Amino acid sequence: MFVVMSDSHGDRAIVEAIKDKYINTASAIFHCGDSELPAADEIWQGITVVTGNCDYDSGYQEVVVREVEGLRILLTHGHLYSVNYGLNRLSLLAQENECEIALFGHTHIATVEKVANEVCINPGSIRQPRGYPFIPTYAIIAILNQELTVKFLDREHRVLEEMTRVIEL
Ligand SMILES: [Mn+2]
Repeated sequence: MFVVMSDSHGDRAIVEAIKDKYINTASAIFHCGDSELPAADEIWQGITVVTGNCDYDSGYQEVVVREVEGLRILLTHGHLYSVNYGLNRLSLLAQENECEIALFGHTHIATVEKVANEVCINPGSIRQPRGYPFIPTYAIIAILNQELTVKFLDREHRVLEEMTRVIEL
């Protein structure tokens, strides 16, 4: 199981709360950018993070590839790949990097979508939701055999059951 959050936009406390909750049990914790925190902030110890269009610290990378539980996962904010206009470029980037999963943010809309052979996942914004049901969310992703279960949770760590998605890799 691994954890994904994004677009916390200056809300350091929620990043810390999610980190503290999962740091000892998750195989990885990802932040898809727009944290608006310094890259040198100690909060990033134990979190894999990338830059967003609202991050001005040059200490962040634009794209990170990480292997978790035997899967190759690509992490990027998405603004450099036009995710507001579809996920084809993101999917292609994941494919070029031999990743099965692409994690992104930027749209602030919780999303699970398979494009070509890549599963693209946006955890939503933990601060400023833009998509239905307009609740700030993050995601936890469990892998069993070749099946991903993506659950979305609110700021109080309650699962929003109707948003759960199960998808084949
Ligand atoms: Mn944002």
